[in-house]
Amino acid sequence: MSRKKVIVISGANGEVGHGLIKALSAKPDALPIVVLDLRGLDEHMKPLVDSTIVGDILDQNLLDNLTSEYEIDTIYHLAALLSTHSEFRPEAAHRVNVQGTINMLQVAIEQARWRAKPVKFIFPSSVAVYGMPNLAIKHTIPPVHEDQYTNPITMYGCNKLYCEHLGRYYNSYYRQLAAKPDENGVDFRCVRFPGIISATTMPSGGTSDFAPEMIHAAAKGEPYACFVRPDTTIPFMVMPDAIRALLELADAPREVLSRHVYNVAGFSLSAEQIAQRVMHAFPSAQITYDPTPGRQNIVDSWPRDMNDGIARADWGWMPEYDIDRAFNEYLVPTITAQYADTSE
Ligand code: AKB
Repeated sequence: MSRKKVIVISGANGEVGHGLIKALSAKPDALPIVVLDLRGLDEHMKPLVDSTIVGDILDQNLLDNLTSEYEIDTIYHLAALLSTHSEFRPEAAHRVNVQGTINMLQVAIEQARWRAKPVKFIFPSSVAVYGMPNLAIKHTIPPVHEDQYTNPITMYGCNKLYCEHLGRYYNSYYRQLAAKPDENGVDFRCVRFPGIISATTMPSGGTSDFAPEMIHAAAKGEPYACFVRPDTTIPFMVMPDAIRALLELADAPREVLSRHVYNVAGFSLSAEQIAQRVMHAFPSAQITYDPTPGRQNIVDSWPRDMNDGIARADWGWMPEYDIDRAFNEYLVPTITAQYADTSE
């Protein structure tokens, strides 16, 4: 009996999940998509997927059923608690972000054995894996490389950094002492993202959320009190570039990849520069600053910018949206149209 060959997306009902489902289902050679999410999948997304499994990646029975029912070609493992949420529930974050990732890696290993072919495992990591020692260093050093300053100060950052290592371990060293190590296993590929800004969805529970919150509030005509200082600067990327990074890394031939974890970057902006762009697009926007010390400290620990030169060299990564294009051609028109639609 042959099982249906599919792509699995965990945490699919988040904002990256929605973008990924749209992009994957539009591909001419698209495999059926099976999504897995605690909250199920929003109704309008359901026509784009083959099947929706409502449940927890910590539920071993559910994962066993997934393994027995499908032949899994690629896993996009997006399920995670973001950085602010994770600080409120660090142990729960560890369970979801780390144990959840191990569970999904094991699904991949098991599948690879059955089909005698590696299973691609695409993992989004984050700028949160970095921990800058202080603001003076943050403001003076050039964009950080993958292996510099990886001393995160958040549970989420620690979880993501450890999962990057777990992926590398499962890819190359799993059962390394077995008499006959597996020939096929996990083909682990990871993109380290900056803060992501989507014009169509709002993040929840992140610490880079001040940027999307500011833009969406202005478009809705609501006042916004920014939870970081005006000078606070981190790298960002718009959602279409983020989705493209995941797909292009997944499609890259294995031989061109010199590592498992790649930085990708879009543009770097301070909260004040974002506010200026927002004021230009929505002149009646009301933006004030009310920094919360804890969240400020977290964002201060993230670098001003990330160096994505290795991704560019290895698999041809190139962001399509610089600051001007991001605001003028994507964020402002799409957000404006979205809220105009909902107010009709
Ligand atoms: C968060 O703020 O937690 C995320 C991230 C930077 O990974 N957006």
